Amino acid sequence: MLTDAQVHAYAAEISDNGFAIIENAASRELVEGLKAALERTEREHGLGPARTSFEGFKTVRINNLLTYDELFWEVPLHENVLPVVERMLDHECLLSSFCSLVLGPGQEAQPIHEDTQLIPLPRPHIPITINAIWALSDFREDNGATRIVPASHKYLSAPEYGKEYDTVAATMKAGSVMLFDSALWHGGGANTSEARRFAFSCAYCWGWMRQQENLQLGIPRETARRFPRRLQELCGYSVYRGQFGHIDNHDPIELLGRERGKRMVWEATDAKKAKMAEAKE
Ligand SMILES: O=C(O)CCC(=O)C(=O)O
Repeated sequence: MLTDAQVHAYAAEISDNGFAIIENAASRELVEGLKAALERTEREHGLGPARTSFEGFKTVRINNLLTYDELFWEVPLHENVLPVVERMLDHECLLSSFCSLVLGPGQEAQPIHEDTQLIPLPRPHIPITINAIWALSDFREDNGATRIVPASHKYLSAPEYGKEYDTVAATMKAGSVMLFDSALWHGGGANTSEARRFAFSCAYCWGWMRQQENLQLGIPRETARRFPRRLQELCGYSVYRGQFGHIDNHDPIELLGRERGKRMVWEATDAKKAKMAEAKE
């Protein structure tokens, strides 16, 4: 588990450089288990490569990943990653999207992009999404390690789609996780090796934003009911600042059979006032 000083240091690195690599974030057993679960999922569900050039014709991406295997539930909650995200955003952040990124041999480099460039906010802006790229294989130059442009989250514009840029490869050992401000210019590298490059992208956003994947509709309610409470909250069964996301003044977590959700801000304000009045009497 990360110390408070480590959380602070990683968050500062992300603010300064746009990214930070947490080495050995995940144990070898977890990495092996996750890889095996991915291969099993691909096999059992007959999942193949993506159908667009951006996603990669030789890349298998499994979206809505939490529905496939309970082991995947550990990823968004991981104690060596989530605290840094919560420091960059806050404790009411959401899981925005979670998918596998398995680059097959022969996969070409992905166009350099940034993940929030379709959001009409002037750049640079506060971090609105933090992405965690989990390396489940060693990330090397030759097998498609993610390419990044350090500090580009501070640039005034997003990259031009399809243009070549000077980048560096985010090489790291399997079990490491690269966290980055999604405004950082980046893209998957080319896989010129003989082996597949296994990875996850696990992205988080503010609780006041729309998530990239619609997890409340995409994950069957019976599956979400079995999640740990924190994962339910991350998937959107939560309310931001007691205001955004309520259902008729109730916290959506109650839909999953949890007894007491958060109070709405208006109710909480009255309760606070009443308490103060009581104390004065
Ligand atoms: O595969 C990678 O290393 C990065 C993928 C990526 O940035 C994306 O699909 O948005």
